[in-house]
Amino acid sequence: MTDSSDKRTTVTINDQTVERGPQGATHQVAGSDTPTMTTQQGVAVADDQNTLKAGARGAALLEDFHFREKIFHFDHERIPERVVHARGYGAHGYFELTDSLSDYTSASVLGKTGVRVPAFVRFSTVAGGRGSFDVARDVRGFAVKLYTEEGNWDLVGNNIPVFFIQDAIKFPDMVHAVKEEPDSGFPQAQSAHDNFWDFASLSPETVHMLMWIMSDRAIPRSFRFMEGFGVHTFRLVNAEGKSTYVKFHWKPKQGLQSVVWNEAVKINGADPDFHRRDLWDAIQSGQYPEWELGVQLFDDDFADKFDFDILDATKLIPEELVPVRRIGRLVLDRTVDNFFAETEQVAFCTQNVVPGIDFTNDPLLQGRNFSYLDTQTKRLGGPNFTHIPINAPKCPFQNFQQDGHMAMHNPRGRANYEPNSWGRGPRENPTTGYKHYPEKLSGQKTRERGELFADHYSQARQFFISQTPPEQTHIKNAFVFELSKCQTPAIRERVVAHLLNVDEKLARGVAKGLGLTSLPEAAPPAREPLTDLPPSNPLSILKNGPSSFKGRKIGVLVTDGTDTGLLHALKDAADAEGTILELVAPVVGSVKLSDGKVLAADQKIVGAPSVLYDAVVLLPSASGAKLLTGEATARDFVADAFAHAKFIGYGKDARPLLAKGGITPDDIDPGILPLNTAGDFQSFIEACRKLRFWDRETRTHAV
Ligand code: HDE
Repeated sequence: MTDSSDKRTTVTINDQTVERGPQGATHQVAGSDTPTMTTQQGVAVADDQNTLKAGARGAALLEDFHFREKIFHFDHERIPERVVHARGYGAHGYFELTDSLSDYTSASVLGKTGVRVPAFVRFSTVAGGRGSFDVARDVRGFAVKLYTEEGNWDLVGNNIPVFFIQDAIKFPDMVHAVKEEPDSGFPQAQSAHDNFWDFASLSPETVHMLMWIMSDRAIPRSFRFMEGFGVHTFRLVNAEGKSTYVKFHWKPKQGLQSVVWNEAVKINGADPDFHRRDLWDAIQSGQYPEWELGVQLFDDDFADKFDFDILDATKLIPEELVPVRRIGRLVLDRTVDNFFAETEQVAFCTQNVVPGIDFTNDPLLQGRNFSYLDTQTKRLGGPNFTHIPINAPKCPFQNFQQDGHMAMHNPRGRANYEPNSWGRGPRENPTTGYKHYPEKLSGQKTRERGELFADHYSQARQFFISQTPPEQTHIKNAFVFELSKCQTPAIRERVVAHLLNVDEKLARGVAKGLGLTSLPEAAPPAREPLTDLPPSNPLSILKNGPSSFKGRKIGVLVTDGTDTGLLHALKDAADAEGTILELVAPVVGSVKLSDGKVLAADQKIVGAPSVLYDAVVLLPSASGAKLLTGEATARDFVADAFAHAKFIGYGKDARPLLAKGGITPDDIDPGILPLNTAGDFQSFIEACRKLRFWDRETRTHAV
């Protein structure tokens, strides 16, 4: 802040008065509290404001090692972004086992209950670049690194339990198709373009995943409110060498929640960092997000009888067939100290497993085991990325790997090989060492897939019929939106031809939305689909919502003259529920309430559209409401909350604002609640537990 009493020579930074230089730059010199700046070589810096020159106006001198080092380092700050999952956000925490699986696995992390194992989790979108927006329609990465006492275990999962493709060899094609088109370099972070839908419609194995990414799963409200899945079938191996198949799940304690598409579009403009800010704020405020680790365990008998191949990552195992056993909890309780050092440099590798956890022959998983090590070497510049603190194990580790770029842990002494005669250095340990499950393998070399991989429609249909009516509408609308962005009519028709094998009503709805004059022929299935898979409740988001409004955020529109009593009543009700309030006002600095007290608002109305909130409350004074009826962003605040089926609470003076937001007395529905007494606030928060008043949606979307 500038010290206005002495504009000439001083300025205040962090409560310290520092000098201004002749050109106005500040010179904060080292003192008892401020360390002396040095070069990378440790040499103290005398002047960090001016390059070394021949005279005040003279040419810069090459011998200015401080300047050259500073600029050189800056020039090298960027590393290649991840080829997929470039935009991500991480946090630290711990995993604690609550139910031992020691009968199934020798892994201590799944055997010893009550031990807190350090964890780092990185959430991400897939298609967008590092600087893209958070609420893209996309799969979310859910990558977990557990620093166990037996080595690092990386469970590199997604928030959707199935994948686009069945064989790793198709991954580059799939990723090329979804990312920006190579000639134009756009669109950014969207699947709504011809290349993606061309590839998808020519690859029927994508159809099950298409249903998921067109559902609200692809536009989560927060990382905190989504599930995670290991996707592949893995193997657990116990101390006797017995193997059991396993699928991993992360179930959020906060319940599931997503946003609606029109809201996502607007959030991305209003706050491109919506998801990362939410995670940061939640952890910083002590509302630590938590997930339960669930496992589906099954044996060869089940695998042989199951309708699908357990090695096919485009299929899931319904929870009704193999229930999810909840065995532990993952808590994120610490934000990163430095985004680059931790979130950017963290290197997940699917091949990082510990004794007792093993792979299956899922061809996608097998391919990933090559890809991740390779990509990290490129991205982080060499084989020693494991030496970076975020990647290094927290248990003792030693071997004879040495040298290479940036080596931090070279072996000490003479011995750098084994066996050696010097009696020094580590040796293998047949008792505790990792043993691969001795699965018998035989077969001719061939480029084929298992027979059951070919049913691409049955589970897609099961997913669709498991959704509630609003969710089904969202899926249909998403297909229509995305395909409307495709310029090639044949691609649109090809997608509808697949949807005819999923659900006829869905296919007809999409065809109508696209203005197709006639329905195409259904795509010929590669294998006759099973038609009778029953609905499965865990597949729906709305059937798995929260039981409270805890951790959700209400935007409260206030103005000068807002009733203090009502605001306190709202705060009491929100605090009791664990709901966060954010005050949105015409001016951010100060709002004078009805009792004359002055409050600082959290947001100015132009910077805080209602899409940033889970519900809204309108508490302007009569004069404040009058002011806001002339403000377009205040009218949008109301109109959007209404269109997005949000719960809206309003004080008695807010009626003119409701009217300006397009809400007539006839539009008042049970999701729009008057707030006049303390009891009203309690009922309002209880109503909000349902998250949205979905019945309204059918009245607000005519097209
Ligand atoms: Fe990845 N994937 N993937 N993937 N993936 C990467 O590794 C790859 C797949 C997933 O936050 C890359 O470090 C192949 C499935 C996550 O740092 C790369 C195949 C699932 C992350 C790579 C798949 C995932 C990645 C790019 C098909 C869910 C982000 C940068 C065989 C189970 C991790 C990197 C983080 C990242 C390859 C398919 C999840 C290139 C070849 C299926 C969460 O190695």
